[in-house]
Amino acid sequence: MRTIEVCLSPALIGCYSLQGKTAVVIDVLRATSAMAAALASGVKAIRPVATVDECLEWVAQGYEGAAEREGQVVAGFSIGNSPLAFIKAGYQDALVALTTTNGTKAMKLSHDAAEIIAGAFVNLEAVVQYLQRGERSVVLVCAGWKDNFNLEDTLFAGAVVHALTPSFEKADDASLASEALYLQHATNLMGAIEQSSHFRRLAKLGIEDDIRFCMQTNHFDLVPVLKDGLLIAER
Ligand code: 3SL
Repeated sequence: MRTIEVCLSPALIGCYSLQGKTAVVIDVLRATSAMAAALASGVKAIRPVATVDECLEWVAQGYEGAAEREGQVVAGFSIGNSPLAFIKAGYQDALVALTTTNGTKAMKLSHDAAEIIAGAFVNLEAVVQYLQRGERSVVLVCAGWKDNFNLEDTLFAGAVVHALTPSFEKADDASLASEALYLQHATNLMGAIEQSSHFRRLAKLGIEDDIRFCMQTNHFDLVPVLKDGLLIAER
């Protein structure tokens, strides 16, 4: 039977064997929500990069640049990791280079996986169906906040674990715990998120609209899949 595991923080990634598996990178607030929103809004492909300098190198080659640090758009860029901003920007057929505090870092750290996809509540069902259709075991990689555990990514991981049960074997305690946490809050996810540190951090920046958007379930019917360094939409 295929297995499912949950890596609760990028700092724990060394505890997991990713070879031959699908890694689902999760940064609900907001990188992976933004990736789904950008691809759904016409962006052709997204190149996730670790540093602002790397992002600028791609901009010099004709990419649109998107950079976020500490929840804010990096000076000199017109867009960061806001899904609503990507929808508004309408970068039709554009290539976008994206760097974020936690999400793109978690994606880089997942490089040993056979394939890497991006998941968030906005594309939950598409992710579940993609994993069900596949043949690989799965590691859900929560981006967290600066290597710390966070609530929203763990809740999403729990939602995926729950949806894939019983066809996948829960192979670690983190998959059991995240499913239990999700089931405790499934009827009021927004209520749970409002208590989280990340919500409070982002609310201070006045971006509650983004947060509410990110907590909508199944807004997009696509999965960002990393191929040759580029995230493209698979439906
Ligand atoms: O996208 C990300 O890496 C986030 O964790 C940063 S934000 O605080 O949601 O902008």
